[in-house]
Amino acid sequence: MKAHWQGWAALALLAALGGWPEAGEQATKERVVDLGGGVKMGLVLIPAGTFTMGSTEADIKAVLAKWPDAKEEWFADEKPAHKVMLSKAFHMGKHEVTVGQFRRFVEAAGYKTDAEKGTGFKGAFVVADGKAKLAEDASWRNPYFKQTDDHPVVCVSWNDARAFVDWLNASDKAKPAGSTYRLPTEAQWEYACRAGTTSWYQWGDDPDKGKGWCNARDLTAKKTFSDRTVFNWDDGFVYTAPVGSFKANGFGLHDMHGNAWEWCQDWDGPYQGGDQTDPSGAASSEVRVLRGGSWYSGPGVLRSAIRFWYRPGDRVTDLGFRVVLAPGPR
Ligand SMILES: [Ca+2]
Ligand SMILES: [Ca+2]
Repeated sequence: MKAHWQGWAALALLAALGGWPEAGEQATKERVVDLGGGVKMGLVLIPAGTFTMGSTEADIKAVLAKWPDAKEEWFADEKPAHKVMLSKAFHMGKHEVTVGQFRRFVEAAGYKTDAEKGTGFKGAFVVADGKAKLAEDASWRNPYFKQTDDHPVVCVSWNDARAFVDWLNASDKAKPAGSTYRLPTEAQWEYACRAGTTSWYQWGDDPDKGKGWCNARDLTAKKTFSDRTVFNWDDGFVYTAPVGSFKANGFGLHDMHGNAWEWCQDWDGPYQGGDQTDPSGAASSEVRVLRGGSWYSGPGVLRSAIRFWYRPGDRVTDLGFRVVLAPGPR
């Protein structure tokens, strides 16, 4: 299973840029949202455009040649590569939602997360002493490693992420008319991650050239997770890093590769072949899509095309989210 590749076998068992905003829409390249209490959140404009989503047969062949221990089935859901048009520009969080931003929401809305309520099970999945386990006292407040307010929030479920988005919609009085905060569709996410690139990563196909681009399972992490395939460079972080510590991609987005996995809006399902406009994923499923890999992900998983999934109530120590502000209803 691909889960094994990620290192979460036990958990998964549980489980050509173009176009600019339309007339009337504010062509604000960067938006700063005031969340109150001195807390702000930055979003950048992602232009409308087309891209190739997923991986070609040749991509998958090259991945298997690079990592001979990997199994073809782990990457089967990246195919077929297909052309996607995103017909409308949208804004996307420049960073993953941070601990400080999430705390602002929790305090303003009086919200309790699934981990804290014990929805389905108590706590969250964490990594302790180099091993994955369910910890009943884990939550976004205690992911079993140290975080400051500028680290990405983790151990939040898809439901928790949606509650944050609901709160944003209700509380951002400066939001443009007709636009809505939401989680990114999987297509928006991959388009934004690639930012015009067609390679495995934003920096090309060579994992060894990724230093400075992201926080992943690197030589720093190898000291703690000695049994895993790691990137051949040091990023200085075993667990999460403050958001924006590494290079921005062509759209000005940070940490699309690594740091925390990011929940998407879509239900998970196989890709349909053929050209598509504004796809929104499977009609239904048991699991929601997450993208981008994390501090716990090695080179095969960190690629722009990788797809992963959890149930909407699951919460995991390397999984957070970012938001989009897009034209139309939620
Ligand atoms: Ca790292
Ligand atoms: Ca990320």
